Amino acid sequence: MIAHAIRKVSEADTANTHCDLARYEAMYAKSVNEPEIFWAEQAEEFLNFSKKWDSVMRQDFSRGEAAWFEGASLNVAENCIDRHLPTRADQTALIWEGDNPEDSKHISYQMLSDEVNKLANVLRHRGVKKGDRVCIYMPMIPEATYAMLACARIGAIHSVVFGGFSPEALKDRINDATCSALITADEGVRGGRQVPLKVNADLALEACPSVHTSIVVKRTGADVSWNDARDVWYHEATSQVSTECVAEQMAAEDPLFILYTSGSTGTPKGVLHTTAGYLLQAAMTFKYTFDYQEGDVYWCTADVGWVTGHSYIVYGPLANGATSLMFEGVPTYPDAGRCWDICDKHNVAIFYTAPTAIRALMGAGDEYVTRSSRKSLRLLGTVGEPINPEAWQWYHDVVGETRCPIVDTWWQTETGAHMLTPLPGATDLKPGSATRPFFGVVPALLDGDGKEVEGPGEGSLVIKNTWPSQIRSVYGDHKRCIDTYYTTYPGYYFAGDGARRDEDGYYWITGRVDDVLNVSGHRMGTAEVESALVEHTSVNEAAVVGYPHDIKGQGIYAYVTLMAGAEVTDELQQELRQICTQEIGAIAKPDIIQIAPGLPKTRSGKIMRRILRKVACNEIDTLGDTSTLADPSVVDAIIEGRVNR
Ligand code: 6R9
Repeated sequence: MIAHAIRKVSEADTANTHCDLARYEAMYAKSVNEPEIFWAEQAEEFLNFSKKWDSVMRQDFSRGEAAWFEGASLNVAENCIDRHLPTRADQTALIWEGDNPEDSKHISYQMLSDEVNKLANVLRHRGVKKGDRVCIYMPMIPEATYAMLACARIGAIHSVVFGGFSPEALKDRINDATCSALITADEGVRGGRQVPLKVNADLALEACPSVHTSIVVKRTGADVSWNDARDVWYHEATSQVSTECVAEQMAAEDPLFILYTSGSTGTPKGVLHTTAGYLLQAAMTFKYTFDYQEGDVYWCTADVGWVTGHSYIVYGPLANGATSLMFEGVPTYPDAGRCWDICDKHNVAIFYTAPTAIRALMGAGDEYVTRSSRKSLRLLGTVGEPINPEAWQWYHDVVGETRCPIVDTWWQTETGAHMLTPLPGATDLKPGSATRPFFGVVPALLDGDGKEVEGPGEGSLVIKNTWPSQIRSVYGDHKRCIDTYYTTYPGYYFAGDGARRDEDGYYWITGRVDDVLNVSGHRMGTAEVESALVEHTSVNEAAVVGYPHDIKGQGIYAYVTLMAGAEVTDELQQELRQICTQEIGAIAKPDIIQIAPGLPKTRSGKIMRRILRKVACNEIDTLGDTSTLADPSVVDAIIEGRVNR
């Protein structure tokens, strides 16, 4: 591996930044030594409350509990919109860039207010009230943001489901949360292709008895089937209601949203976030991590279906009164220069994306980058998976022309907002390291015995103290929340990641320590893909592991055993990929499927994934001990039949 140099904070970096190293260290010290005072001050600075809190924070990890600003009341939509209107009514809140490079529009804070209030009124008229769950299954269009904020305004809990998920996956999520309404579109548009959202939604809703209303945005005008009792055109309904809508005052700990994410076992979990703490940390990290300055155009390329879209397209930027760019398309359409063309077109100052996108664009060649000016760019960011130093260096040197610091932000759906991240102007950067903790975050590394590692070392990454945007529960199953995050290491929040800490106290995420895959920055449980595969009538058993993939970070390698008499054909391979797309979505399609005569199992019947992982990674010389296997000869057959890459 090439040794990559540290990028020191330069004078140019610190010219106007919110933090230099001394300020970061002073604020961090206060945040952990006097957290109640620190966070009360931050809440005063970042949020408007209609009623002040009685207590700042409370935590009991043994019960999986955290609570912030109890006794206070506020409304998230008022914080993201109304309070900016006196000074920012005409300022752009959202820039929407369509899939087609000729489509874009600017939405001012006043327009955002009008649209959100209208949709909130429509929801209320259809009987949706505080505490009800509303599913949002949308393409990347401004109405997705309106929908989230309209829910927040009336106190409904939104559950955004990524538009790439299948009808089956959508159905499960709607039913888990017993949503009463769905907001969707006729079709989405990505990379010049149509995505049949209404068709998918109709299929899902056949088995979702709780949904009484489906509000449909007309995006492409495609012919769609219609259920008069249930379906409502967005443009028709919103044209008949007022642009005024009284906001529901919510308790600080009232739920704001549910977002499903994959774990090592079982079905996806509905991660529950609440109102005040979530918004505070989303807002505060947005300002400090991205060093947001008045007038900056900021662009996060995530989809609103993931937590990054929630915190860093919608809530963080809008709580700060910023201008947030929302892109409907993909980075490679019409060609691999699209992102940089967009940066020039809209004068983007801050650009936030995933390592998988960086690697894909790096592979396309520098000329797609250098044909643009990118002079507006001041800061670059990454999220979603560890970034390999080569990709970091390319991002830094070619995209940012060495001028822009890179913030490598480690966090999770469950953490709600940034947890480990550099701050521009304060933190020297090491390519591949998410560096140091954000204010108030106290990470630790635990060894195999659950003891804290002191100084440099490696272990399981845990968090010791509550932070404002901490997961509050798994929707409908608090026990599962305790079991997943607070039981492995009692007294700590367990992230599921491994990490190393170096001599400077910098953290290096080494990847998941559980059976969770990270494919192109998308989290997926191996168990989910396995249960899709075994749906096929020819499949007896399936075991899925990850392997290193140049672009995606991890690829999906599936081992499958067949029912007696089933034939190994090309069609079968295709059908198996198809069933994953059908049950979960295209992101779950295995890259490699190996039909094996048997799976390596212990005598107690447990599949030894370690061996399957080694074979998938071409590391057959270091398989380790196979003596506990019920039938060691299975391993030879698997090695023999492995699919070379
Ligand atoms: C925000 C988001 C969370 C998992 C997390 C970790 C990986 C995220 C990372 C990173 C290394 C980073 N991850 N950011 N690994 N460096 N900067 O991605 O949420 O979809 O819940 O995924 O992603 O493994 O545990 P989510």
